[in-house]
Amino acid sequence: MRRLVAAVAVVLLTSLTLTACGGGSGSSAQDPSHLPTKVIDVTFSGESVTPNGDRYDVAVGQRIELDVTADKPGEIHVHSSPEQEFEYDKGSSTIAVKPITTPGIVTVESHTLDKVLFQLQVK
Ligand SMILES: [Cu+2]
Repeated sequence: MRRLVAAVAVVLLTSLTLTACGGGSGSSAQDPSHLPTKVIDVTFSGESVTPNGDRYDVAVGQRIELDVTADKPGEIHVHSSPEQEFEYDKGSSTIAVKPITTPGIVTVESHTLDKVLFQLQVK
């Protein structure tokens, strides 16, 4: 009987700790609007592009902006769900990617060059 009481006390303590912890991180996950916009520079030059397969961390709901510099027009695909497609012109342009609402890995590609630009690790 004494052992059962001890077990209950441990469970209570654990759930209290979890509640306190969840409250802290939960508020930032539910309100991503105060997070800084994630800005990713993308530069196309001939057949090459930077970044080239890198991975970036973003939070669920965080705003994402692509600052594109290109020597010719093209198209960028964001393989989120639903998919997002953006066309850019020669020169510099800014692309606002819709915040991603599901955790996971989202691949961003140039179909013009048939290359993976980068991946977003959404968490
Ligand atoms: Cu694609």
